[in-house]
Amino acid sequence: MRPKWKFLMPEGWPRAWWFRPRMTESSMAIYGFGNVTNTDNQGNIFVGNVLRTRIESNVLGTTALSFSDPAGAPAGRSGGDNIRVRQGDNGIIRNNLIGWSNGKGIALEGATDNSDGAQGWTVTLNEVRNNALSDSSVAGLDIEHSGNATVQYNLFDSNGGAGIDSSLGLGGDTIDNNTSSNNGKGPGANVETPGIRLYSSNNTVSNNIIFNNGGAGVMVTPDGQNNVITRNSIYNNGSQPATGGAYQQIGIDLLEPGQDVAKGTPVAGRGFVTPNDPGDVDTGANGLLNFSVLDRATLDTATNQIVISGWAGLGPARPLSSSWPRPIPRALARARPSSPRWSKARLPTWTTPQVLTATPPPTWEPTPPAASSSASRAVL
Ligand SMILES: [Ca+2]
Ligand SMILES: [Ca+2]
Repeated sequence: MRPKWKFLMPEGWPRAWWFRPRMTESSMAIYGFGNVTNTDNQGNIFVGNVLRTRIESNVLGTTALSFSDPAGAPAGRSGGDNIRVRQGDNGIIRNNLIGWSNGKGIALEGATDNSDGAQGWTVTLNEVRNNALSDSSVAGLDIEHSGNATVQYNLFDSNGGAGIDSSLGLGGDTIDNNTSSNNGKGPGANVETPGIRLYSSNNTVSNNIIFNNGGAGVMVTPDGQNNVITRNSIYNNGSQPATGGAYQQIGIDLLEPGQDVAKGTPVAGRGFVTPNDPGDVDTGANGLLNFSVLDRATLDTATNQIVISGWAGLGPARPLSSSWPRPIPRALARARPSSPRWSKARLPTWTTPQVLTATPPPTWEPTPPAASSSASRAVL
């Protein structure tokens, strides 16, 4: 697909496009607009409080001929956000290449008092790459003071801040089947490091591949509740130096009250891990839900499979999760039952060494039921 038009920045123009209701924009290449990041009327496309806008099959932030840093960079880059929506609802952003802006790749912005979000957007089949170049506190996609978005089949890679964010959001987002990689490594002390940050409640993060991000694979901020994180492949995150210079972030970081929502807060002796607590009564992100414990790995020579088993306590459903660079086996992604019991999954036997997990042990573990108890044993 080669866009039909190329827009260059007339000197002093802050934005290229302002949408009217139900307007469709497609097959354009737009770059170079905007002087300020994360600001209305600054950037390549701005959508006001209108319904059902469609932004499809465009190249945003670069020329039509090469999806790469524009000539004359950094001065030739887009100085604002690539796409910025202010309170408009139910639009579609589909099949675009969105990259190399100083600000957000896609900003879905609502009213700061949460009275009117940019609600119900569908963001699908886009590549969102190398945004947030001069402002590491903004994301590839931010659903800010907004919610009910469907984010599916996108690639978010090498954005300076988080790959996907929901800053102070209204929640109800579905983030499914995306790849979020190499994000959260931008310069400056204000960098926001997660591959995906849930800053709201009632979201679902499923079937995503999340790796090589600067901080946590998925971070949930202390006010975020009832978020389902399931069937993802999360590995090799945490390369951004944390406070004190250590490289130690974890796959899923549920923040405790008062912890740093940009990078997480390492605690002496346990890093970013929140230990399981008796009765699971502690409070914070997702109620600081106790994590499942994998405590046994054996080789089944008859089937040439590795058998991993473990258990989880009472409470909401949770998956057994993994941290190796392969699609997670469906057997491992089964939700937990409502009573504590054993679970077991079978994996292929690899011929080369594989890193399975680097999670430190919890400081408290309840005694699991006997493995021989038929009432408590589950084979996934
Ligand atoms: Ca709205
Ligand atoms: Ca807990």
